[in-house]
Amino acid sequence: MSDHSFMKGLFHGVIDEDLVFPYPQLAVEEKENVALILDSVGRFLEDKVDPAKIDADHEIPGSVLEEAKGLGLFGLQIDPEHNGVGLGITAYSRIMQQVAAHDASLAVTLGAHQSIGLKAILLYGTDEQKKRWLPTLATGEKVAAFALTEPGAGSDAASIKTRAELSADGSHYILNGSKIWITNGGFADVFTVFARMTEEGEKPRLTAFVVERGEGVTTGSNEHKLGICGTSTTEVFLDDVKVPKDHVLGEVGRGFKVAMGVLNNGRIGLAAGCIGMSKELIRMAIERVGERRAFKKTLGEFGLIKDKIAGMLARTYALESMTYLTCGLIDAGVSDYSLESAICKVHGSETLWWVVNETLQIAAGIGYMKEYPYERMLRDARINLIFEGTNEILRAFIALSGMQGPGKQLSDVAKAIREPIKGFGLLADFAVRKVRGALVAERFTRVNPLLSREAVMFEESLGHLARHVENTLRRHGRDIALMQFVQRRVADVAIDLFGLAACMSRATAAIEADGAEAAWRHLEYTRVFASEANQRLKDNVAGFEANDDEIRKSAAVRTYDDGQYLLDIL
Ligand code: MYA
Repeated sequence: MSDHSFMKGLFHGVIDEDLVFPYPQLAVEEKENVALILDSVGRFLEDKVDPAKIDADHEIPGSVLEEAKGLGLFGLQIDPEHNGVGLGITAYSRIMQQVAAHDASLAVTLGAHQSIGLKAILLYGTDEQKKRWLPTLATGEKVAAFALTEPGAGSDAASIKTRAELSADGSHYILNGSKIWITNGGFADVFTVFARMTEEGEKPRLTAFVVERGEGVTTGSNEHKLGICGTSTTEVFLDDVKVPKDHVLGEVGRGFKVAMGVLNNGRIGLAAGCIGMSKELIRMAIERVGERRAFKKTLGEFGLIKDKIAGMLARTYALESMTYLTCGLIDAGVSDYSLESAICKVHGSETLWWVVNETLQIAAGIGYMKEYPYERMLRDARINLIFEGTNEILRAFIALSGMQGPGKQLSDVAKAIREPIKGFGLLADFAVRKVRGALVAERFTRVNPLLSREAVMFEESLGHLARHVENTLRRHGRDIALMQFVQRRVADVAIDLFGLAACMSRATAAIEADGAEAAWRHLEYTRVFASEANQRLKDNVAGFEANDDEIRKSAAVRTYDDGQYLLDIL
């Protein structure tokens, strides 16, 4: 399996088709295993987990957590040799999807433990570290939390202030600082803590540590939140905490990479949760539009309701397709999936937010009432746009990280032109890539012909993206880092292209397996998503050349001086 990122290739105008075709499938044995787990998890959720009560009590009952531990839900991705279930990320995500469909608080508690809390041990731990911590984390005897965020470091993760100093005798580190909004904070036993080794103002050099609850570690009381009320979110204080040297995860000073690696992986679990909730909401919406009558018709007979349902189906299909495509890449060993997982997180949280809002709208009056689940699900869904990287910062990340490749290539070319002899190799390399991009891989060859219109849509927008990225980098160079309006357009094009590629791959697999007639859902959902995406792609591509960015900036900045909206009709 290639180690390249499909999305990073697109920024060069190259379609690395072999990465996304054929659509990944779990092996038969793993599928059967997951089906068995889902069966028992489904019964547990139905019988024992009462989401309304958890929301009202602001707590998941201890008995529910104990039963979840017994089912293996705390160690899904941990190897059996360390007491875990040993699933890959596809199977893990499918189970998290099921849990989130039933109760978001339980999903977030399990996710904070496994998607991020213990993930650095799993991804970066030595054999000895895995042997020491994973067995009790797998059974849930110990619970994990991920402690990165601080009062002055949310999106800007690198600017954390928590300090780690080597003790005078060099035998251990001493950690001081505080973390906020730590999920599972109230009861976690094991924290993955990120601390800086340098003075403020210097390059941060973060290091990742495993910190066990004990002397010097205290946690605040549970925060009162809008949603996911059954989760524990607290401050974590570190006061002269002695941490042995062998608790460092990864290399000393390379903790930022550890944090990013964990988050890249963790964002997939969040996207899976969004799939679960969206599918449950679609079920609720369809039930409602079949039952509720107005003007002698069911709601489902009205055009605007059909429009909403079609949008829900298409966006959720794209989300499911891109998330499990990314899972398939990870399970196959691709190591760079940072762009793909950020896209799944952004598209997932925005799809869910739109689906929950439209479902509540369809439910109308009852949607707004506490005795029905809609308002709770709306409150629960909202956090996904914020945590594990706000969608704004992730759009900047998608655009800038995507453009980094072409940017580097262009600066290498500029250098090569200045040094024509030494730079010859670079120029030749650039020319080869250009030719490769132009002649070999700007076209899909494996999309089923029934989706050829959609494939052309993709290819046209890809051409615009690659050209725009090159022009922008030539014109603005490093200043692109500050051009957020441009970044947003680039990111939105990338998100739609990944969605389209994932839908086309999955629908092609379904048509080839079952025939076009039986695969009608795949075809129709793909076509609806493609037509929605095409409209956005056209708008974004047009916006590359003509836009209202400057007037919008001016309106905002000049009003900052007013301090408020000053106009009035009086
Ligand atoms: S946990 C807290 C979440 N916090 C965040 O996500 C922080 C967001 N911030 C960032 O990601 C970074 O700070 C950004 C970069 C992206 C802004 N992969 O100069 P740089 C490399 C690999 O751009 P900065 C929570 O909420 C980069 O290439 N590498 O950095 C949990 C460069 O490398 P080099 C990356 O400007 C809640 C270097 O780093 C990545 O400082 C509980 C520096 O880059 C990357 N991604 O910032 C959740 N990014 O030096 C439970 C950067 O080699 C969930 N780099 O060129 C459970 C869900 C369950 C379902 C629920 C349903 C309801």
